[in-house]
Amino acid sequence: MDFTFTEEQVLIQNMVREFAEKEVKPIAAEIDKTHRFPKETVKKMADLNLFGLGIPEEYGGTGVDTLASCLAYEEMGKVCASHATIISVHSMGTKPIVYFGSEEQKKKYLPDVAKNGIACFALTEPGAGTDAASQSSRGVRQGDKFILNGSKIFITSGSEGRLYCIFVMTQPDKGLKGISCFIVKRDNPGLKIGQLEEKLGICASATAELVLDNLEVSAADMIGAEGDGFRIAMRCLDSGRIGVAALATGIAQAALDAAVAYIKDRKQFGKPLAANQGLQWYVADMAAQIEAARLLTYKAAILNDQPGRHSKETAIAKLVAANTAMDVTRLSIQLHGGIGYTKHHSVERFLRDAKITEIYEGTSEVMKMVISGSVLA
Ligand code: COS
Repeated sequence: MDFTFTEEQVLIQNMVREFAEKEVKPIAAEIDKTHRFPKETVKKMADLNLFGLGIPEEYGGTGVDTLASCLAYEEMGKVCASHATIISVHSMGTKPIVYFGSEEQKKKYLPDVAKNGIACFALTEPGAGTDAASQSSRGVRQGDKFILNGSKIFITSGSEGRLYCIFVMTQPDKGLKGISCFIVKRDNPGLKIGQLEEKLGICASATAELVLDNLEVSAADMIGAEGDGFRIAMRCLDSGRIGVAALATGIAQAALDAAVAYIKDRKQFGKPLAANQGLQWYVADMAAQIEAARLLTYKAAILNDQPGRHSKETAIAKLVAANTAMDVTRLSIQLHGGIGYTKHHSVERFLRDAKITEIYEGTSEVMKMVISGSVLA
């Protein structure tokens, strides 16, 4: 097993690390506080081709592998989980087209979102969260068109998208085999942006409701065949969940780094906090958990580019990385003491941001369903 990164992977890791430190860090606390979508840095991320991650070069993307994309999400996650979410969930939003789109759909739709962002993945509904198959949104065929009606919730960057991959039920009698996926452009008059959510964490990522109001879409914009939607969604989530694992690892690393700097500096009883063995053991546990999360994430990323289904490895990576992000951010606040509970330090934001990694793109309980389903099969 070779643990060396390629030149390209190192280049992307360094580029995002530098960008995040220079451009994102100075605004991270402000956008968290004001819940402001950071249009200025999103434009800069587009200039750096970060919306091209996960899209092949021939369609305007970077053509880099999943591991390189994960290094980017991890670096961004160290500084601002909202920014990391914006690029990683965008990448998942492009995946239905990248993995299942026709040549014509890829040529028509990918170059624009690779250059400018943002593609949205619209699956979740009020009644279809973990039970993603119980879609209430409907698509009814009318000649060479489908008319979509219904609503989607919790759509990452939902108010900021240029392109949406929307899942609806087109053959309700077929259950999960009756779900289909459509490409919808933002300027479609039937697509209405509903309420924006006020959230505990990732406050600068715009999480919106979408209303499908007699939305007309050409049958040519269906991805794959009618009824393929559930399988498409699950495959794309397998890829997206690795991005969440990567950014969760980044959050955890930042929380550990902050704690280490603090306990080396802070003196109580005449010595630095770091001189206490009880606290050293916390640091050891935090570092060990992060290393495990990182390696599982990199393994899942490498497998994602290989043939076959790797749902179990992806679910293990996301489960462990999300647990790690929660454990490490909690301990980081503990090591900071009172100051860690205030807005003077970023660690309270890290804890709030970490929480979503146990929920979005499949909860930790869903990860356990996927893992146990595979182990017990
Ligand atoms: N890749 C490709 N195909 C997949 C797949 C995957 N990862 N997972 C499932 N499928 C296919 C199966 O092969 C099966 O097809 P066949 O009947 O042709 O064999 C079909 O989909 C149904 O699979 P399964 O019975 O395993 O699905 P379940 O209904 O049991 O799935 C869970 C249950 C909970 C795993 C699923 O609904 C899920 O992941 N829910 C969470 C949704 C989610 O993450 N929401 C967040 C939205 S984005 S923020």
